[in-house]
Amino acid sequence: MKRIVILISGRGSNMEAMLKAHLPVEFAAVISNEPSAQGLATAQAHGKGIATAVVPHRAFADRAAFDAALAAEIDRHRPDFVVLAGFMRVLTETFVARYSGRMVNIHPSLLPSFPGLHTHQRALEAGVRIHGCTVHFVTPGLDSGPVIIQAAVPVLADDTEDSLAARVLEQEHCIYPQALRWLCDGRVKLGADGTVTVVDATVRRDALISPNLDT
Ligand code: NHR
Ligand code: GAR
Repeated sequence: MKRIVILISGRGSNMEAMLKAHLPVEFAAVISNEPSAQGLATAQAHGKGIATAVVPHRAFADRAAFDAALAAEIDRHRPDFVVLAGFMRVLTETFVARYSGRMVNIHPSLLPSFPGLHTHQRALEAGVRIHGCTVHFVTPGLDSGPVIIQAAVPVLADDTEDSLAARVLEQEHCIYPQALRWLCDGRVKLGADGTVTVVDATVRRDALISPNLDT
């Protein structure tokens, strides 16, 4: 079974969705840069011997030192894949290169729109009618790696940042376990052109339209 290390910084609901998805994988460890991350307790409560660890970024002089310590902790668990699930520290090129093709992230926007932080607020300000989330391979460029799967949701007239975030999060919990399953099954192929193919994935050819057409 493929070994997975999950990196978190906070709540850990995406982590929890993966732990509960009955995937044929071994969750070797959950590692947080924040000592107070709620997700650490959730992982411990899940049982199944998942190790938890904290690598507190504030204890390190710079990003390179933090990333070296983080890599050392990750490597103790010998993962096949490293999964960022609400992980909030930008990672150095050296760190990313170490896990090239083996590290994925979920980002709360339809990339390449709204990379970086505060995506829901920025989507509301931009007035987009469709928003969503993206699972992608992690590359040195922030939120710009090859896309594996996306889900779209409508932006509603009375949305707040919180209501929109909640609608997107529900989709995150669907697509991230699916992406991890495909990865571990070897069905995610990264082409020379930098785009991803999912072998034997079904596709919907109908559109998601928001606001809807008049009927
Ligand atoms: N690192 C690299 N090199 N490439 C990516 O694609 C990465 C990454 C690290 C994290 C997740 C990402 C997201 O999905 C991610 C993708 C943190 C920040 C950020 O600015 C931006 C994007 C993401 C994660 N972090 C601040 C920093 O100084 C700290 C912000 C905070 O603590 O609240 O590192 O959105
Ligand atoms: C999720 O919406 C995730 O996409 C986002 O933070 C939330 C974490 O929730 N990630 C980022 O913004 C990364 N910068 P969770 O801890 O409950 O999974």
